[in-house]
Amino acid sequence: MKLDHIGIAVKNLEEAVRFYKDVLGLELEGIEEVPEENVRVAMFKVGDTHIELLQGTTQDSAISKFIEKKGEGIHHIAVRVDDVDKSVETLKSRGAVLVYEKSKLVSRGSRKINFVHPKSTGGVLLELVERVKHE
Ligand code: CMX
Repeated sequence: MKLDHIGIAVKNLEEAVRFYKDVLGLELEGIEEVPEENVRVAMFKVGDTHIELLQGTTQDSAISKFIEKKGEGIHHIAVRVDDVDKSVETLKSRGAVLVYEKSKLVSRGSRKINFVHPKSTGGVLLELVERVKHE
C-alpha cells in the first residue's frame, strides 16, 4: 500500500482551491466532477502523494452530510492498492467492514474504489484506490 491522497471536505471548492494554490503554493493537478460520488474534487500534488479537496454536489452526498455533522476538515485517507477487489476480500476475511458491497468504477473508469468503514479503523474513513490501466 502507498498513501494516495488525504481527502478534505470543504464547503466552497473555489475558495479552498485559491488558498491551497495561491497561499500554500501547492501544484493543482486538476478539478473534476465525480458524479458517482456526488462530489467535485480538486487534486493537489504534495511530494509523492496528494491532497484532495471535496465539495458535495447534493445534500445527501457523503461530503455534505459529513460537513453538516462535523464541519469542514479531514474526511478520509486513501491508500493505493494494485487490485481493490482482492484487497476487499482480504480485508473482509480479516473482519473489516467495507462500505460498498461492490467496488465502484469512477472518473470515466480510471479508478476503482471502495471504503473501509470508520467503525473498523478507529474512526478514520479509509479509501482503497486502484488506478485502472486500460490496454
Ligand atoms: N470519518 C470518520 N468518521 C465518520 C466519517 C468520516 N469521514 N463519516 C461518518 N463518520 C462517523 C459518523 O460520525 C458516525 O459516528 P458515530 O456513530 O460515533 O456518531 C459513524 O461514522 C457512522 O455513521 P453512519 O451514520 O452510519 O453513516 P454516515 O451516514 O455518517 O456515513 C459512511 C458514513 C462512511 C458510510 C459514508 O460517509 C460513506 O458511504 N462514505 C463512502 C463514500 C464517500 O465518502 N464518498 C466521498 C468521497 C468520494 C471520493 O473520494 O471520490
